[in-house]
Amino acid sequence: MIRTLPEDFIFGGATAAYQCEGATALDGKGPVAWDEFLERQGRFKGEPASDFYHQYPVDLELCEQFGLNGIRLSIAWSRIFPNGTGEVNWKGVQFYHDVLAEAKKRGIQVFVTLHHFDTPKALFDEGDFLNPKTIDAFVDYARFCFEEFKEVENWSTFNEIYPVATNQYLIGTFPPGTIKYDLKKTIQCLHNMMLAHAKVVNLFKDGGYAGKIGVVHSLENKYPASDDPKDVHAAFLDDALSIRFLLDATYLGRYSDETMRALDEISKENGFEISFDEADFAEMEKAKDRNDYLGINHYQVHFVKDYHGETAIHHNGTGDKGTGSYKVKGIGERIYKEGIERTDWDWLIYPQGMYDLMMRIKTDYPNYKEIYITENGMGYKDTFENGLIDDEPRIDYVKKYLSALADAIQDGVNVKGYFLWSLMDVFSWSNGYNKRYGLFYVDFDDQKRYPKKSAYWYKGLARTKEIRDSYPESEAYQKEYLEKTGR
Ligand code: BGP
Repeated sequence: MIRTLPEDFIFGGATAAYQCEGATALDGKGPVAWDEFLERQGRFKGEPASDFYHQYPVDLELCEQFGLNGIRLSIAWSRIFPNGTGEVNWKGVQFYHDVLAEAKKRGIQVFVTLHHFDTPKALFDEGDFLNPKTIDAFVDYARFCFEEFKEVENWSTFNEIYPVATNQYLIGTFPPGTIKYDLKKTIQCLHNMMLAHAKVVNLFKDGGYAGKIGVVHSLENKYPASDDPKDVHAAFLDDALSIRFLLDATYLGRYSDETMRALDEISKENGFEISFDEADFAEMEKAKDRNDYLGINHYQVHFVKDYHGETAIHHNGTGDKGTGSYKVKGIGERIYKEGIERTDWDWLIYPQGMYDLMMRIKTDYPNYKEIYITENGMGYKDTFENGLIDDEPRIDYVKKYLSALADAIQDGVNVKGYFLWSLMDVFSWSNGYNKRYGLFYVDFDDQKRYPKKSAYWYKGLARTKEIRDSYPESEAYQKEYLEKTGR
């Protein structure tokens, strides 16, 4: 059976400022914590990344040539406000006007994220979103953007609140890099960012700005490792913190009793208490029906097992398969499941998860309005031969996930578009440059772009809206292959 996606569907590509722009200190851009953090680590840095700051006309032209009708990008807060607040850097403002104009010229719809892991350093150093000052500064920055960038039709407040909180305070792979296994800070950060999101949504709606607004959540389903009730409970706890907490805040404007029960259990076992300010819920309650869409980043799922030992996490940031491990006291242990494929970075490939997630949102949060898959894709060690990149496993991955998505649409979920992560190869926060995701291969030495086999496939998909193994466009790749290799 050939599955079809809706006629008005967006077939997009996703990017994020720090991961593609480079120019980290150019034209008045202020620093972010990443600059120093990566320098200290000494493995790789965000410079020049994919040099989008200069190459954006090339990338947007490629978008058009390959039939993409959407791009997701983020504004670097510190390009606009180098210190997070105060003085505006007009060169930075102009850069985004230029990018938006170029996209418009090429008929590409733009989805703009206000914050994609890159709080200005001045605010980050004072506690990032653990400090209410950052929430106020974020609201001011959002107001400035709404007033200035009237050409933007789709805004997202945050990218992936859960990974921000966990990578900064639980796993320790994001700056500051000095904090680990701190669940209390993790939960406070989640809550404060959800409050900031609500404030910005209310500002947008009360201000009567044109366009749509939403948030991008990373949602990775949790399944029990076995039928053992203990494992079932572990999956419930992991899910409560990583999915339910955020969706409750977004769409219920409070945390449900079930979510709070899970949080109480987790905090008790880890020896701390949590409490939230009642006034925060008034703000969240006001925003809950004002989200125009939900952006979902979904790559993988987890199978969870009961675990009460000490927290111990190892992040596989090298692509050495089997090196990742994740055990959190009082929540659970995430295990590899027999028979389920995984990438070199230990991300489980489980397309059914996409379907299950969509159906769950439809049932549990019926006020969601619209969904965009704002990220999905496969990190892969692409091989580059004579300017050719045969990334068949990536095509296979996307095909399977899109098929599951098409099934969910068939079953009544309102999904309006899909943004492949990533448009071109970009810098990966904790993995550097050998974990590639792009439709377009980037030679990071000379910044040349080369369409991968998947780009030709995606072009056929965008044209026909039919999910097929190959299209005439795929044959164009084969032809080029023949010409270049004589094989
Ligand atoms: C998401 C982020 C992106 C991107 C992607 C791939 O969490 O929003 O910024 O990096 O994941 O992740 P990684 O680069 O770690 O493989």
